Amino acid sequence: MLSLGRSTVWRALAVLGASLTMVATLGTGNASAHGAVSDPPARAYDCYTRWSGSWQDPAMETEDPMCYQAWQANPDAMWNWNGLLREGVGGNHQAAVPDGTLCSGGLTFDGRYAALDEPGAWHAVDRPNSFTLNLLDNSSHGADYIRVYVTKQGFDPTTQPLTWDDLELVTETGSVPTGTSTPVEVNAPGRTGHHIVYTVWQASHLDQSYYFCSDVNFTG
Ligand SMILES: [Cu+2]
Repeated sequence: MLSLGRSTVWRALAVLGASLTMVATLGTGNASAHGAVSDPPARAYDCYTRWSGSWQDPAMETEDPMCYQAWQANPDAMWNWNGLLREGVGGNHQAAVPDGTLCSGGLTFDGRYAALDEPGAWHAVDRPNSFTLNLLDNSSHGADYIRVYVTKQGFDPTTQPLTWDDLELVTETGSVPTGTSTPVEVNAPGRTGHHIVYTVWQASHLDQSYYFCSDVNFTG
């Protein structure tokens, strides 16, 4: 009887363990919903993809100081690279996202992403002035529109906080069907060196707006 009792207990524990694993997996699934600009990579997405496997490696402090300060400031922002959004903005993006807080979505979620607003030597990818931006729409929200802005020549992302006046709207899409990846053609002539590509993604499933800063080094 005793051994039967034990095996019953073990079976119950095994079932409990499986349920906990399922809850953990579902949790991860939820966290990977939403989406982000994956190319050129948005700041949180970039820090996540390049450092999530070694986010406590002290080498990050010298190799990639801006990702380092972001991971230090709030690791949740990195794990939730896909959740940089506001709801109920009603299209008033400039009111919801004040100057100096563009990269954190107007300090959304109590400033979870505040470190992304810090000027500095963010890791930047080389791109020609005409390139294809990609939105990773993991949860197939689609878009009412996607607006892509690029900083004006002369703006210095290493020293200046980003404001709306620093930006030029270079592309606006119409509504985009759902799909895991969404390419957007961008043309931003007359620029060289480090710039910020700023994307506003207005999702279609409800009034959910996403804001992304991607760092690009224009090669001409
Ligand atoms: Cu979403």
